[in-house]
Amino acid sequence: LILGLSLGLTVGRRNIRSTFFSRCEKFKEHDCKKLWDLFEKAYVNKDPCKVPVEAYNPLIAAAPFKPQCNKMMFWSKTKDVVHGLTAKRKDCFVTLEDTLLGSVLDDLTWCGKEGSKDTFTAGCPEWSECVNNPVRSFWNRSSAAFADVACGDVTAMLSGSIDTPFNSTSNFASIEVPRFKASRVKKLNVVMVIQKNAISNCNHPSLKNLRQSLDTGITYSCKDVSESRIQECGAKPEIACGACW
Ligand code: ZNA
Repeated sequence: LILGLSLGLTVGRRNIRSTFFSRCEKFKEHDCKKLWDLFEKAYVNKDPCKVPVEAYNPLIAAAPFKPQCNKMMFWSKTKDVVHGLTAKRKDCFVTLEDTLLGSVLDDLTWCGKEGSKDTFTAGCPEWSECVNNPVRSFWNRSSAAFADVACGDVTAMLSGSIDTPFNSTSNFASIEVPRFKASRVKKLNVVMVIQKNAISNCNHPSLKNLRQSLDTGITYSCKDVSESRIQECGAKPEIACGACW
């Protein structure tokens, strides 16, 4: 029992450095030691509520997001469905969490402390406790950089299971959509994920705000797609990307 408990702990939040390296090494083209050093510099020895988005500029500059036209996938409140799909259909879609930095840091918590050289994974600020916390600033900075390189037809999976599928306070609305530029992005295809007991769909009034926030020249479309259809696309590699829904 004790072994099981300590193993659970070790796997769950085993020092973040080893998780960082083992995830990073799956991407061959990068110097993981250099990336770890730049990552640490962003928050180590700082008050964990005083890490601005800019702190991650050097890290992102060292592992820039590359444009993957017609495959880039954004999401809000649909994380599990989206990653269930992209894990199996990398030929069709790429999310931020499928990129080097996004995959290395997904689902991790980290922070530093003033006067310490260490990285902590417990006792860090909650997401909303302070805006400039190390985790939130990383995701804000990296989602901005990922959206900056969006091109061609872009897909966004929004949830039909919540009151307001396009919420102005989400990262998708506040950080990503404003960075889609008509010079690069041709079209935004919204996929409304319809689960059983869905309460909204493509007719939801909040989607009018989405249309209105798009840069002039970007075409908008929205399609209601059942969760099972999305899973089917993941399960059947023979389905062409364009025929998933
Ligand atoms: N992989 C991530 O943890 C992550 C990714 C975190 C934040 C943003 N992103 C980008 S932005 C992602 O690639 C999507 O394209 C965009 C989604 O951001 P969103 O529109 O704000 O969607 P969401 O479902 O509300 O939040 C996304 C993730 O952010 C969640 O799964 C959480 O990991 C985290 N998060 C957001 N709000 C909170 C939160 N965690 C704790 N408390 C919160 N209030």
